[in-house]
Amino acid sequence: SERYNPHAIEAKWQRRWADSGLYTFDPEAPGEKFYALTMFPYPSGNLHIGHWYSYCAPDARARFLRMNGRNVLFPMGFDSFGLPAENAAIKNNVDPRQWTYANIEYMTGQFQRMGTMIDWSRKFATSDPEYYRWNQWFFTEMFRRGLAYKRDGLVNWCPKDQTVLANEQVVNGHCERCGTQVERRNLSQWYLKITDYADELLDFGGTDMPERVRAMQTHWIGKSVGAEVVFDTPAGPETVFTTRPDTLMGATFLVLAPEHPKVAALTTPEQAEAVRAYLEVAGGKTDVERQQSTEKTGVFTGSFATHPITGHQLPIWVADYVLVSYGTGSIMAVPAHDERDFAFARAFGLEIVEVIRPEGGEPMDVGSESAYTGEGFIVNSGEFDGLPGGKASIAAVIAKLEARGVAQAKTTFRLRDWLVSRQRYWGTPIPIVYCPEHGAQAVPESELPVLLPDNVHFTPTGQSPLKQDAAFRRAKCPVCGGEAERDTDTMDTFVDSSWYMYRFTSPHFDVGPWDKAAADALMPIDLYTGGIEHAILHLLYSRFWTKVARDMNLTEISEPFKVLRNQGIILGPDNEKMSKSRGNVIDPDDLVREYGADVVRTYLAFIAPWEVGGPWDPSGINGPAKWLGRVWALYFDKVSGPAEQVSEADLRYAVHSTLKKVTGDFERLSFNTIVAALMELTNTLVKAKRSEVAHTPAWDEALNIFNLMLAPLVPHVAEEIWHERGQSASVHVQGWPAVDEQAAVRDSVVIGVQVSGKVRGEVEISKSASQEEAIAAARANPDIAKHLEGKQTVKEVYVPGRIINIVVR
Ligand code: ANZ
Repeated sequence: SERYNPHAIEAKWQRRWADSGLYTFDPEAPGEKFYALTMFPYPSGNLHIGHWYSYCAPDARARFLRMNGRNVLFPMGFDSFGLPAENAAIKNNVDPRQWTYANIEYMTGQFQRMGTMIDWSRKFATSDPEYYRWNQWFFTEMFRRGLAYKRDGLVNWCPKDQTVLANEQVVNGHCERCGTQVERRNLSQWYLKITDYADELLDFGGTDMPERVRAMQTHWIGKSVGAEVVFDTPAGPETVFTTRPDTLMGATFLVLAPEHPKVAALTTPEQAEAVRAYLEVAGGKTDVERQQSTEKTGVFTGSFATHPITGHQLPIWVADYVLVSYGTGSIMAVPAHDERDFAFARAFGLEIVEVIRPEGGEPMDVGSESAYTGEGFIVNSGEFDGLPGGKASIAAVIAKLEARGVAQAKTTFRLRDWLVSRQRYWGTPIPIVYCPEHGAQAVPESELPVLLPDNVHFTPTGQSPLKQDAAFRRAKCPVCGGEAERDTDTMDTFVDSSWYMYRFTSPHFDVGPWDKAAADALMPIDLYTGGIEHAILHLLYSRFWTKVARDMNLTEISEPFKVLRNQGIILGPDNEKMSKSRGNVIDPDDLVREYGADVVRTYLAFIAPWEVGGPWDPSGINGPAKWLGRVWALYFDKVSGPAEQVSEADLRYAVHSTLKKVTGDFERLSFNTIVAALMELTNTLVKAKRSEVAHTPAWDEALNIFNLMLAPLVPHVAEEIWHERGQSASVHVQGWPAVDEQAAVRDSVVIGVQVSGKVRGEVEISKSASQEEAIAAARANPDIAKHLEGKQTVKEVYVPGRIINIVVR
């Protein structure tokens, strides 16, 4: 027999699997459908070990489900538009298209060498015109429905990438992609109206996502229920948003964000210089810096607002703790009951009026050190006095204020519309033309795709590169046929990934983004896996996209993922997140060359609980390598070593209890424990091979079941063994073995034996043993027998499965 040599078998099976179409999904095949998808990669050059970590376990799970009779779709493609292609192209002086497609080619090969069951006949890249054509189609449909619109406004600008960013792409004030501090610019940009779906996106009813993801999305959407209250000012009525209208009588001043449009009109000549100086300082700070600062800064405008109920004159201030992008960009400050207002009032000597008092509490002390932000009950508020504060009476308070015409119930969201235009080259051209006569017009469907031209000079300048392409810009107005000008921005690449899961259901469909019948049959995704870093961006956008598609009658479902699970991350050997820039990347190709794909797959399953992840330990791979060597020897080597005693019941117990555990662990996505259980079973099998049991049918059964259990995890080794054992069909189309429940539980129990109430030893007896059998077994045990010698038995007690007590004197 030969030693385990992965190189002799892996390429061979990969070729045969591909040639026989083993992994081609057939929608007509029997079995309930199961759509398994792992977030597709960006074609950055090569798959690193972190990619392998995210793809191998779901591949094993998909294989397991297939063996369990499910008709499994497990496709893969490439998220191929985006900045890295341009950056790499600039650096290496190659065309971004060539760079991208060469990488796709290489990475597809890596996926194949990993031994995945991906159906490659469904592969596509989002930079394929056949794909991005439908991005454009969606955009024009949304434009017609008022869901895509263009407007002026303050936007996030990344000075390094030289493009605008969506709010979701700004993390703590920095560009999500390159980490550069983001600036604010006033620009006219395209938006998708995700806010229309804000409320629906808060309902996670049809989707099973980890609590953490739901919490992050809920926070991001940030629903606040409250009221808008109107104050008269010298520059006209000013509306503020508050979640605590019950505190209205405690409002002692107003605060405007530095960027608020009324600031100039409200600034009196005496205050002009102070306000100008303040705006200059505040303008240099990001929202995050403003919110994190504990020191309250601000400036008086010189003007006053009229309190809508008391008619009191309230000073109007400008301060950067009020954000222009939230609510109305202005607030009524209630220092007695809001910490930020309290700190501000203290810093500038402004009035503090208590209007909420804790149940059973004393009136607020003038020297109080902090605001009371609880609900309590209302005081110093005339007709509202005595009502409970907070949520309990918000509706009642709003009703009264509404009746007086000074407030209106209002729900606010933190979520903003999705800014989708980008001033970069390598993306989907926005399918809009501008006619001097008819304004912005959607490109008609018959003219799609608007192809992304080649040979564009795309070094970032802050201008859209397509602007420099005169031929591209020239267009006809679809209304009058006159000269028009094309939009030169491209779409955010998160558009591409918002609906790609539907495309896999009919990847070559060319009369719509997808074939509705195919999508209806396969969507939603039964198990979607990927990293937690997409919790808000991709996962929120694709939920939004599904709801829009539903409203366009393209799908019946409202949620794209039935179940979402996040894998952990594999850290570099230095316990840092693996990345090229840190220089701690482990190259899977080297490992595959040294150990073979099956060993790498096993090691990645074994290295950590899948959803947790952990550090890469280079020496750890020897364990799985040795294990597969033993598995190989078990099947192919001659018996050697000393004889062993393994009973048939022991062998069947080992096999079936392992099968039961492995089956459950696959359902639970607990891959590391599967490997551990298979390793343990290997020990028993190695022993059994040297015992008499190896000549019984139980041995054949054991080898067969073990072979099948190996298939999802180590597909090449399992296939080779399967064929060497005389089978002709692939192991990967076999049914998953059934657990013999009887064999899977051990019939015997070990129980303690007492002599006159003192534990003297243990016996192993059958669970179904009678009292006589149990006592007899106890008496036969030499440890017990010596305590019985020469004594007279008074009583014999057997509590089945628990204890034996022989009372003597
Ligand atoms: C008066 C008040 C009294 C408030 C009180 C709170 C407590 P969430 O829950 O996050 O929606 N606010 C409104 N617009 C703001 C802006 N643009 N920048 C900063 N703060 C703003 O918070 C809503 C509350 O945050 C609003 O309710 C307002 O302060 C403040 F005892 O109004 B409140």
